[in-house]
Amino acid sequence: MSRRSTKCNIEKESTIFRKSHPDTIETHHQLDRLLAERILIIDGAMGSVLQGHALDEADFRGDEFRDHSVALRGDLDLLSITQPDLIAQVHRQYLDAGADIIETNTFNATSISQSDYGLQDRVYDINVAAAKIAKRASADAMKADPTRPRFVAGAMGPTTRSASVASDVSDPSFRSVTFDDLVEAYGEQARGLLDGGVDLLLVETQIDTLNLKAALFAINALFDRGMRRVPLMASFCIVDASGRTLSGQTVEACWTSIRHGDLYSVGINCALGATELRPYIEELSAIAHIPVTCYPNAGLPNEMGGYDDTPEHMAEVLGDFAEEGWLNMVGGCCGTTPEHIAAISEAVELRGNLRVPHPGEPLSRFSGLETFTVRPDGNFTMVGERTNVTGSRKFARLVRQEKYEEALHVARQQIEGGANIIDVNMDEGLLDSERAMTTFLNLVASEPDIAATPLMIDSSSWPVIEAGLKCAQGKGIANSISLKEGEEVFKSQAQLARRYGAAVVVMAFDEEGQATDTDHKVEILSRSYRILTEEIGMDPTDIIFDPNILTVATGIEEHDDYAVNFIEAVRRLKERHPLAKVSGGVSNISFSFRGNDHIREVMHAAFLYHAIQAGLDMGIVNAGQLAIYEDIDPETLAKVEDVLFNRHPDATERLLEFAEASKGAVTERTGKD
Ligand code: THG
Repeated sequence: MSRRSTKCNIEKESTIFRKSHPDTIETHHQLDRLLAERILIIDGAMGSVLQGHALDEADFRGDEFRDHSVALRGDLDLLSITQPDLIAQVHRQYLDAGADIIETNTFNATSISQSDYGLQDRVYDINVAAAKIAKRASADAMKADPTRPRFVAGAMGPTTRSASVASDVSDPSFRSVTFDDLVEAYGEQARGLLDGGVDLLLVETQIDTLNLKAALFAINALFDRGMRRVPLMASFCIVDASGRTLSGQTVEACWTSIRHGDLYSVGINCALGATELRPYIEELSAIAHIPVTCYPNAGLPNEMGGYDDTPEHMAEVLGDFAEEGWLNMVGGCCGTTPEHIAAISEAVELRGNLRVPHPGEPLSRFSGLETFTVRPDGNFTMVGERTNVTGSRKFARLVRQEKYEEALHVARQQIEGGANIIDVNMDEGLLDSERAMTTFLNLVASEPDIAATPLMIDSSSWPVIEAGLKCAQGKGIANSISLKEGEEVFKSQAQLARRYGAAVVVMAFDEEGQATDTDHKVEILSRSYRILTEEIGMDPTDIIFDPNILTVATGIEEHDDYAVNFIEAVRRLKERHPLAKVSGGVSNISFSFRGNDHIREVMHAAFLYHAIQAGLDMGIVNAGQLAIYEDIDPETLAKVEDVLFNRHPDATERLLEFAEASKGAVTERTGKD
């Protein structure tokens, strides 16, 4: 996105959420203006400077916590309350070294992390105190040089717990922290930081994208509710030479998972030194349409846990990145000092080239541990249907009996059969569907070969969809929402899906019920599209229309045109809304031939062949069991197409007779799940 369209986005946002604070828009514009001129400098580590002060237990406690029951040495965040002058002094050193942006001393200031010190109830105060100290330091610097704006970024670390990584080897579905816990903790921290006056929020050092998504959810919820809106920055970690986050995502998958978050910037920090980050920053810079940040450690840790990269070395490497035009903001993380920041600042000023973010292609992108992109020239996208308790007796039995190991195998089979996405459905009367969804998706997260694939979370109950979205670190799909219960419910579910970072399947239902004829399908889905794009601000590439694949050959005359109506609706929807996708549950078409898998497979292949020609982008299918159109025996094909296109009044009758006569020879797969 060009700088101009970054502004457009902000303006669009502010009309959606009218409570935006004018100062905040001003901060956006001020940053835009500065970034159009130069690379901004972020400060270095708080810890490396404090280390030199050899603080002891009494220093950490100060007066206020003299009698606290838990040892407090090491709780750096507490120093904003007990040693405010020292923290202010560190900020000053970084401002003097040339930092445009200083980070508050709040990396661990969430109730989750502070509970290690028994200070979970003091989190709000710690954040307010830290923000005020940093604001005062930046105000002093601006007083000394009024031509140079400085910004305070509220630092929000990853917490001590991980929402998508199993912490108990004996139960890989168990999580020590949930999405909801994180939303609450990050919300509390963000409130403290905003009340303390920060100019920006920086969710940083994120090693698990589900934690990061929870932070974005919490912060955007505060903004949506009218809290002072500030530019939101996100920065994640690539932990080793595999080029992945700790939770296993590639750079692109992580970016795909968080780009919904109304971010001002995205970047990579910590974990590695500048040299090791090179390929990942290059990649992120190529794909992000917003400003890119980078603040590495001073190299990899040595045997003593210290960091050895000199200011000159870091300046050299980061100067290279800047010269390549990969950076908009740069600084240092663990082991960096004011000397490092001064050297980096000098190098990028000398050698830096401006990075102008580009909008990128408007494609539908989803992610698990890896990204899956739907490309106009790409193959048809297959969504595996079998991880569905209503769509597979076998899967239903395995889930009911809690044989999750085998249930995971069903997912694996769908992927091996070519599924690009897997549809998970736990809607069964006898199941606790929210619990089954959570357990299954947490288990999926621990299987890298399955977790690579994006998830489609399928339920007729919104709370079950939400439970699923709260377990997905990737960008998934909520299947489905519709106007069935009216516009208000539709909008609130769509807004939530957007906040969870999911795309949506929109069914052709409205207040009157299910659309069966072409005009009605197109009308309902176009109305849905308008509401989603204009009132919710949803990206059109995150909208997947489902114009209802309904069963043909039922013996009821009104059903005879169902296949044709669907295909015609696909054609019109693609013409009208080219950026949205169109999908459908393909196996629905053939329910009246249950028991005759051969005929069903031919019906699926023939129906898909024509629907894809009309523009169908994706379909929920039994991956691995699709027949190839060209291989279908011509006589069977003709009979099936007569039904699909409603070419004879007695087409159904003839296909039934034909199917009955040919049954024994071709139903090898019947009976298998
Ligand atoms: N649109 C959207 N989502 C959907 C559907 C849709 N989700 C559910 C469904 N429809 C798509 N999934 C399936 C999954 C399985 C079958 C049909 C649709 C199926 N199963 C065999 C049967 O019922 O005969 C069961 C076979 C077995 O037990 O092994 O046909 O339209 N958005």
